[in-house]
Amino acid sequence: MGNYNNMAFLVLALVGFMFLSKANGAIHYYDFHLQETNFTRVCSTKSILTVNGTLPGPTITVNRGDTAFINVHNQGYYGLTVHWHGVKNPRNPWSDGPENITQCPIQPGTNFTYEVIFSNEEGTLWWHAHSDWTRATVHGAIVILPAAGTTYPFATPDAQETVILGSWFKGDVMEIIKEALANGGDPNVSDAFTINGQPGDLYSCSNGTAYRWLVDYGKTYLLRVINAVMNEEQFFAIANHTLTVVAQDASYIKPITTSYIMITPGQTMDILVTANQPPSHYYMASHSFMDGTNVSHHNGTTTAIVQYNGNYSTPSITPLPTLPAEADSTAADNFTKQIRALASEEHPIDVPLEIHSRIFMAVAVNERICPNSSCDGPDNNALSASLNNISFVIPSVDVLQAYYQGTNGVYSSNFPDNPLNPYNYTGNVTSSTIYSDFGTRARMIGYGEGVEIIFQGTNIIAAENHPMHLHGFSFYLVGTGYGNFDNTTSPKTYNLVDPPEVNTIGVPKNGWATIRFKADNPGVWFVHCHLERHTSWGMDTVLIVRNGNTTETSMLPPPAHMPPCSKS
Ligand SMILES: *[C@@H]1O[C@H](CO)[C@@H](O)[C@H](O)[C@H]1NC(C)=O
Ligand SMILES: *[C@@H]1O[C@H](CO)[C@@H](O)[C@H](O)[C@H]1NC(C)=O
Ligand SMILES: *[C@@H]1O[C@H](CO)[C@@H](O)[C@H](O)[C@H]1NC(C)=O
Ligand SMILES: *[C@@H]1O[C@H](CO)[C@@H](O)[C@H](O)[C@H]1NC(C)=O
Ligand SMILES: *[C@@H]1O[C@H](CO)[C@@H](O)[C@H](O)[C@H]1NC(C)=O
Ligand SMILES: *[C@@H]1O[C@H](CO)[C@@H](O)[C@H](O)[C@H]1NC(C)=O
Ligand SMILES: *[C@@H]1O[C@H](CO)[C@@H](O)[C@H](O)[C@H]1NC(C)=O
Ligand SMILES: *[C@@H]1O[C@H](CO)[C@@H](O)[C@H](O)[C@H]1NC(C)=O
Ligand SMILES: *[C@@H]1O[C@H](CO)[C@@H](O)[C@H](O)[C@H]1NC(C)=O
Ligand SMILES: *[C@@H]1O[C@H](CO)[C@@H](O)[C@H](O)[C@H]1NC(C)=O
Ligand SMILES: *[C@@H]1O[C@H](CO)[C@@H](O)[C@H](O)[C@H]1NC(C)=O
Ligand SMILES: *[C@@H]1O[C@H](CO)[C@@H](O)[C@H](O)[C@H]1NC(C)=O
Ligand SMILES: [Cu+2]
Repeated sequence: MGNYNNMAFLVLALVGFMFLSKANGAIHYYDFHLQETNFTRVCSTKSILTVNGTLPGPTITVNRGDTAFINVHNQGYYGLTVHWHGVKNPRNPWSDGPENITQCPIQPGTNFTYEVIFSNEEGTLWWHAHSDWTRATVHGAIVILPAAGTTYPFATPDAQETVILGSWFKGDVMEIIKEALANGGDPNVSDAFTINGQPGDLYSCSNGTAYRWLVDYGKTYLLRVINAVMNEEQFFAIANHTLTVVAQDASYIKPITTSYIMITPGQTMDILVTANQPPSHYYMASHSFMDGTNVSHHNGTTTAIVQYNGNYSTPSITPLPTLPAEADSTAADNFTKQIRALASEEHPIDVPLEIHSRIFMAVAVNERICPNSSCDGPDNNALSASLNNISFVIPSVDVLQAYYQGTNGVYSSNFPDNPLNPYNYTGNVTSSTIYSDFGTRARMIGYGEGVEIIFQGTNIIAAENHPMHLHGFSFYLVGTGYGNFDNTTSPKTYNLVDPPEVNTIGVPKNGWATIRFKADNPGVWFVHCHLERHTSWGMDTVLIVRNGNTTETSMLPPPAHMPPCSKS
């Protein structure tokens, strides 16, 4: 009888929970302990900042539509913030994370609880520190499973695996960027690429420590690949295995069968891999895609081992996959051009057709007049970067707080819709376009507007692919092309039927990329290149989406304990 009652209660509770979870999603709690931990890689040991002592840090696993409360306890030596890359966090910019854009740093000895609200994301995203170069070691995966009672738009995989591509520096990353900004030159390139924290067998002192992924013959796996590399796009492949890419940036796409992928920093790709080869050891490998000329970058190859379970004699040779050559932009384009939204009944798309705000953004690497006698950049100047000729200056009070409280003097709301001095962006660049202005300028956008941004790559200093990332939204990549964007001919090439819905796009070298989204998320949202040195040089800006006219279309109030900004 007692058991019966308990069971009845359980069933009722379960029904209640399912009802709740349908309405609000489930709630998850995580504690992140930011701490210094010693790691040995490529022949040297150093102390790095980690979450809970692991590299990569802990995985956050939720179902679509859930909410995660993540309390970040800073037990390190300097203040920092954490960003939930690709999570829209509707109405809640307070938990987005970029330093001094939506919050001031969490100081050592203090904690801050992020409320990360998932909405229509489904697939793979990631979290990372968003303060200077701390994201090099402070990052991890976010796995978003289909909502309870729903399934993948493909046969349910037998198992899942996550692979995070990263950068390893022998030096202290905080010192590397500080020094580079002080002397004006290029920051040191990394000393290795890594797969799940390990450089793999092709790097010195790394033999035998490569990450191993154990697979069973005949099974199909959902492999979640995240590019957390600091400064380089990547080609990635698995020897002798075909990749079927089914999602990008937590949005489903029409399946692409390929032998390799090109993935930019910030992007994620979900890939079906069937272990259908003779049981053996196979390498997965990743190296740079670098289409810029004379752009300093790391040129090594990281590997991990796909190891079949079972009894077979250990192979004498583990085959390496064939990766496209570093500069092979045709291979990059061949892959990227195939990506199209799934656009099914269950996973529909909603591309804005009416545009209220059209912003043309020239994306440039620049020179800054050397403040000392001689800097390490070109022409003895310092390196800099800009959007529409404005190099973004990070304030010392966060833009969100200043906007919310109406504080003057932190930012201005006059980011221009076109470069102030237009030029032939992809042509021969003259000295007048080499320098940029400086400022903390935001672009105001009305709630619900259809927004179009045309990112225009430029030929100043060093043309290369720029992975542009927008916080608070996913957007549709409706078109790309080489050369200067043309007002008449370029829009005729737009794909408004099944463009991919993503949060980071590679703007082609000396080319353009057009994105569209509906401004239905009020708040303060950072826009920046995800090559970390470009972010540091000022290739950033801020979009401020105003509140709508109802509570449901307005920002949530700030949480009780935002980290305070310090007087500097
Ligand atoms: C991190 O470590 C703390 C302290 O040991 C622990 O309470 C917490 O659950 C850990 N978090 C994760 C995500 O593993
Ligand atoms: C980390 O390494 C440094 C230098 O190699 C050493 O001084 C320190 O004691 C180590 N810390 C821990 C916790 O092992
Ligand atoms: C976390 O921070 C809050 C204030 O923001 C404080 O009240 C609380 O004691 C802190 N908890 C820990 C474990 O440090
Ligand atoms: C790595 O170690 C294996 C055996 O553990 C050996 O066969 C192989 O030659 C080594 N490779 C390199 C590059 O040292
Ligand atoms: C992997 O493919 C290569 C050629 O593409 C082939 O030579 C090799 O035998 C294959 N390895 C195995 C274990 O099947
Ligand atoms: C790769 O980079 C290293 C270090 O910068 C350099 O010494 C080497 O020549 C480069 N190799 C190639 C093939 O470019
Ligand atoms: C790119 O695709 C075209 C057409 O499918 C093909 O002919 C060419 O070989 C591919 N090039 C590379 C580098 O993959
Ligand atoms: C953010 O603002 C704080 C002061 O509140 C300042 O100490 C810090 O250097 C600023 N961060 C950046 C990246 O400018
Ligand atoms: C821009 O520069 C390119 C490359 O030098 C040139 O082909 C093109 O004619 C120029 N366009 C204009 C409008 O001057
Ligand atoms: C670019 O300028 C260089 C000289 O600075 C000239 O030799 C070259 O022909 C120009 N290219 C184009 C496409 O105008
Ligand atoms: C393109 O169109 C925009 C507005 O639609 C205008 O501001 C800009 O000047 C035009 N650019 C050119 C090169 O015609
Ligand atoms: C609120 O805004 C929507 C469109 O943004 C408009 O249709 C509606 O009339 C507005 N309501 C009020 C009360 O102003
Ligand atoms: Cu860039």
